[in-house]
Formats: sequence, C-alpha cells, structure tokens
Amino acid sequence: MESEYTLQVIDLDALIVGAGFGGVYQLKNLLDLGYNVKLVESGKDFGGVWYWNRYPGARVDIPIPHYEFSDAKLWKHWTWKQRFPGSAELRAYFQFVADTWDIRDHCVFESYVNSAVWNAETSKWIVKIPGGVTYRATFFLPNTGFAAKRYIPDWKGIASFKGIWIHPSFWPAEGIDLKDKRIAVIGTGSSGVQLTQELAPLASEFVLFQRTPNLALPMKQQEFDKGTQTVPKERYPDLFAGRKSSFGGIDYSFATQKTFDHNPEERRAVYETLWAHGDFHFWLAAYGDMLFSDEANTEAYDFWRDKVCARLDSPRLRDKFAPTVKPHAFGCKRVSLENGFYELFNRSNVQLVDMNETPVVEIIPNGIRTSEKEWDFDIVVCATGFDAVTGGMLDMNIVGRGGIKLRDFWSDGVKTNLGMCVPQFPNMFFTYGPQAPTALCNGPSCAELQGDWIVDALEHIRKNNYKSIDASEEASKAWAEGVAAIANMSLLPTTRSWYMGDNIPGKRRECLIYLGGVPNYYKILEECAASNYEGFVLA
Ligand code: N01
Repeated sequence: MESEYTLQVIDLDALIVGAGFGGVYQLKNLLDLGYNVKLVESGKDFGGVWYWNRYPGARVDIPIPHYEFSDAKLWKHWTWKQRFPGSAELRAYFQFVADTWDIRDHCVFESYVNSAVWNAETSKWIVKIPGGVTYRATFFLPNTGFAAKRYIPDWKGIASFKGIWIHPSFWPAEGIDLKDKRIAVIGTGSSGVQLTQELAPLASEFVLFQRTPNLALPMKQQEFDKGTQTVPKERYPDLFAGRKSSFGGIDYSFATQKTFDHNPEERRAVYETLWAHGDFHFWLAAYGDMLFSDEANTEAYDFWRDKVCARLDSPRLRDKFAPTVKPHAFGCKRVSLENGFYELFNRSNVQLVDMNETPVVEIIPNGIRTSEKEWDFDIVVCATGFDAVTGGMLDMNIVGRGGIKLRDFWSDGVKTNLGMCVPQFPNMFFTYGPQAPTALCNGPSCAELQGDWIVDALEHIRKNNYKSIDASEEASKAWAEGVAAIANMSLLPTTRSWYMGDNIPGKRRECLIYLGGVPNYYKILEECAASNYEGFVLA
C-alpha cells in the first residue's frame, strides 16, 4: 500500500533496497566513495534470503570459499564450520561483514519500499517507505534478489486449517516443535528437499507432496576442522579472481568435450568422476552439450537414474522419483543438492504423494483432501517457491518516465539492458534480477561482478556531471532478443520451471535468466563500460 502522507523528506545520492549480498556490497562500496546512501530492508537484520529462510535444513548449495565476499579484510578473519554453511552460520557471517565494513548505521530495517517514482524535472527517484518517510535519491538500486516474493497456491480452505500452515521462508526464529508431529511438505524444490531431510526423521508421520520429481545431486557436505578450510587461504585470491572465468561464477565450467565424443566406457568414467566429486559437478562441469542436445541429456539422466534407483527400495518409489522416461531435461529445472534425501522414503513413517495422480482438492481443518483421501496433519509446510526473479521488483510499485509502471512496461515481456537497467527507468540499477546470470551464478560472485559495474557507472555519471543514465530502447530490445536466442538454443524452454516463469499462474512464459555464462557476461559488461556506456543514453 502506498503511503499517503509525508512527514520527512531525506535527500540521498543513492537508495539501496535489500540487505543480502548484492545490497550490502553496493552499500560498502558507495560509502567508501563518499556517497550519501541508505539501505532499506524488510527483515530485522542483514542476510537477505538467509535472514528469512530459517527453516530446518536451510543451507547454501555453493561451497566455501566461493560463497563469501572476496575482500581480504573478511576472509582472512572468518572461519566456516561447514563446506555448505547453514542459514544460521550465514546470518552470523553477515553480522561479521556488517561489523567489519561498519555499515549498520546506514540501514533502515523492518521497512520496505511502497513506491518509487522517477521525477524527470529533478532527475530524482521519489521513494516512499511506511511511516511517512520519503527519500529523494539520485540513484535507485533494488537488490531484492530472485526469491523475495513467496508463492502459495490458491487452494481452497487454507484459512480453515487448524494446525500450523507455513511457507518455509517465514519460519519463526524461535522454531516450531516438530517432534512426533504429523507433517506434510508440499513441493520438491530445494526447500522441499532440505525440509524433508530434517523433518522426516522427527515426525511421527511425514508426507511429501510431489508434482515434479527433483533430479537432485549428492551434496557431499563436509565438516571443517577447527580453523581448517578445505582450500588453503593463500589460494583464495586466485580462486576469487577465477570466478569471472567460470560459467557459474565458481571454479569450474562445462567440459569442452561433447557427450558422444567418448565411448560408453569413457563416458561412464567421466560421469563417475563427476558424481564422486559431489555438488553441482555432475551438472555444471559435465559435457558441454548436456543442456543443448536431448540425446546427450538423456545419457546423463539415465546415469543419474541408476544411481538414485539403487537407493530406493520399492518399484513405486523408483517410478515416482526416477521414472524410466525422464520427466524433464536434466539440469533445466534448478538442480538441488541432497544429503540422504531418497533413502528417507524407505522408512515406514515417510510417504510420497504424487500430486499428478491425486491432486490437492482443498485444505480442510485437519489437513489436506486430495482426490483420493483425507490426510490429517499437525503441520503443513507449503514449500511452493517464489514468484522468482521478477516478483520482488514488481512489488515495489516502480514508476518510470511519463508515469509508466514497471509492471505494465514488462507486461509483454521483460525488457532490460544487460539485466541491470530498464529503458524509461533512468538511474535505476538492479542485481540478481531478470536477463542476467542470476540464479545460474554464485550469489556473491554476481553481487561483486554486477555491483562493481554499477558503482563504476555511478562514478562515471558523477565525475562527468551527468544527471541521468537511461538504457536505450534499441540496446534493451537487442539484449532481450539475445537472452531469448541463447535460451532457445538450449533445452531450457522444453521444461516447465521458474527460470521460464512457469511456476506462477498467469505469468508470461519467457526465459528470465541470461544463459551465456559469467565469462561472456563479464566481457560484455567490460566492453560496455570501456565504450563510455554504449547502449545507454547519458544526459
Ligand atoms: O521453490 P521451487 P524452492 N501444486 O520453485 C511445487 C533457491 N533455493 O523454494 O516443480 C503443486 O524450486 C513445485 O512443483 P513443480 C533455489 O535456487 C536454494 O524450493 O513446479 N505443487 C516445486 O516442486 C531454488 O530453485 C536453496 O511441478 C506446486 C515446489 O513447489 C529456489 O530457491 C534452498 C504448486 C517449488 O519449488 C526456489 O526453491 C532453497 C502447485 N500449485 C531454495 N506450485 C539452497 O541453497 C508449486 N509447486 C540449497
């Protein structure tokens, strides 16, 4: 809801939204350059998705040392406990970052943007937050990430449920008593997988409601000995520098060989090596054609299927989790990492409901009615995801030149230049949003890559006394076409996923992610800056 009144107007050089990796990085860098800047965040503290996602088992799927900032003032003095840190450890890291960078006083927590309107006469963004405060800012910098807006399907009867009904990203800080409860988790994305792993062993009865099987990969979690990380810290600078040359902003990329360059024995050996490594290697270090050729993709799926089937006791479970015919192109829905997920379903208190066979009809006071029967639950966790990539931005009522609303401007397709700016919305830069590497790139890598480019662009404008920078319509049209063209070469559009906007009823179907990989993206950004921002109008 928009504030109707103004008690206080505060002038700023820049207003940042979001205290996750993207927002915090820009805050620190702009403060260092002497900008008058504030950060507005809806949570009570730092962390972004890690502030909100406190559900049992919530943890990152990018290994340390990649999932952290590259500033030596931080990594030299911070020691992680696990290779894939959990949400609490990540929140502690954010506290350490905030203290080290001394950014706390520049943040307004428990607040949010009601509206952000470009004023062409003054070349300022007029940004309203609740409580009558209006910011008048030269730059508006949304860093809301790709998972800021929860999605819960519109099932009849949700309000009638007498137990606990919860979306995982609203998990209370004080926790929920789960012991010996009858628990349902709906949804088999990364949240659903992680929740299952923690909740199924505690519950008296546990039921996972699945619409699409998650083709998950073994995480291979590792506990770090006190003070010992797997990678010696002397290597960190090289590793961080190397992020820009890896497809996903980590330290590996797709292999140059194609699947059928190898004979079956050689191929199996490659798959086994990737599998033994764990994490995303079987996906993002695999044969380069896996995401482009259906035949190549099926080879990878069949290997994955054999591995998973060997862990499941019953033919029904094998058919539901790992059907003979692949349910979708492997790797074209966001791959999740698991730790003992599949074996849990061999237990007698753990069941799987196939929502395609027996859909949810309604939520009833005692639980869930499917087309087959009534299920009684004490707790239902609705792990049904997010209005991903665009949802958080569109919730802020952003209005550009001539009163055009971002929601309307994107109604016939997302238009951005370089996945960071929108024509008609001058002096607005965002990170980890549509038409950028975003969810296919490690979060901190993307925060730094895009954040550095944005801060440099702001400096260019300031030093040259421009008032505004506007993405050109032509460049944005070409960028959108390029994003779509790369997607159309891949198998991604063959699969229903949030990458394509499919998970939200009525959302336009289009590829929301730039699939060209970080090295290409970085090169394009560098070339743009070197050309004095070709593709932008500076005034
Ligand atoms: O959400 P999701 P998430 N009826 O959208 C199902 C990141 N993340 O919160 O696949 C029935 O992936 C939906 O079914 P289907 C990560 O990038 C990372 O789990 O659409 N089912 C799906 O199974 C991830 O990709 C971490 O058929 C419905 C599930 O709900 C992203 O966040 C941890 C339905 C939603 O899965 C989102 O993950 C957590 C309906 N009407 C999240 N609507 C890590 O770092 C939706 N579903 C490890």
